[in-house]
Amino acid sequence: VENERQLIDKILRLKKEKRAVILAHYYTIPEVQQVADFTGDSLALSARAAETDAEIILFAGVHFMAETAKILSPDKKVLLPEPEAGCSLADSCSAPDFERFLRDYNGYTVVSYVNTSVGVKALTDICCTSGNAVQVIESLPADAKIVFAPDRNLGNYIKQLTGRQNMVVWDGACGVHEEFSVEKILELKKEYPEAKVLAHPECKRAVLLTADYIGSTAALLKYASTDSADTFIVVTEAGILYQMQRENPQKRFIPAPPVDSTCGCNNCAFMKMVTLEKICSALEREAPEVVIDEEVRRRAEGSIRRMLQIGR
Ligand code: CIZ
Ligand code: SF4
Repeated sequence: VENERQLIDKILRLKKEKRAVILAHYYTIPEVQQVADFTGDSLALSARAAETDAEIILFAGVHFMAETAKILSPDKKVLLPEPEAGCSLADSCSAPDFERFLRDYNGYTVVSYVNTSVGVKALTDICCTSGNAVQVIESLPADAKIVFAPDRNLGNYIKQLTGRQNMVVWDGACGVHEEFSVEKILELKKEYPEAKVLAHPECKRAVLLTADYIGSTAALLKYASTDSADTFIVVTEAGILYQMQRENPQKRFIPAPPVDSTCGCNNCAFMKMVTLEKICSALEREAPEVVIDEEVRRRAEGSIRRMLQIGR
């Protein structure tokens, strides 16, 4: 603990010296969220990255998130403390595969969830997150032909909500959100009959059917803080429980278990790779830095800017 205190002090000192801002995703470990200037979900973090006047952005999260910050702020140094922190969802849609796929969909508007590489964003007309996907789809003409990538669960859920017929959904998924067990959620509901079930739309349809409320990371957090229930079964990445508990110390939050309860896969292993040590070292060395080819960056930028204009 002594060491941790020293590490935190060092991070805070370096941050000030170097005019750096630390942005952390809600799925990172609590210690990391504690040293952040701003914590949020992917939508809030990308908006914040677009606005900051810091010279260095240290992004405590996974690769595509830091990349998004760099796309929006090309003149800033964007540090990614753990460059190996990827995303199973982003990896389920490579840019070359996506480009080949799109050849069959000429004239389609391409909507991509932000959980994608810069290469996929460069092929995208407009990005979305789970927090604004409905608004983004509804901003398109009613008869628009749409390709939605990469998350099949979110895509099919949004397709159903908006009633869009002409929507083709890429077959990708997140290894964390796909693993929840309907049976185990139903068991928990029996054990806690008063509890409300909160689920993220990246979960499978059968899981979503058990939910009292479905929403983005930020929407789930808000619901947990404003709803009158005092117990919640949380069906999303378990890191969010830290914020839920922090905002609602008197309420009880139960993480939904994955199918295999020994795998710990309701935690995103990539997000948990970001540690205080790595943050400190990245600030010290001003590396590893996110570097993107300027031509690809420029093509990708419009897709995020268009999303940020539509809604938060
Ligand atoms: O990476 C994810 O699964 C999510 C839901 C990120 C976010 O904050 O929207
Ligand atoms: Fe990617 Fe899933 Fe981790 Fe989110 S929780 S960063 S979608 S692997």
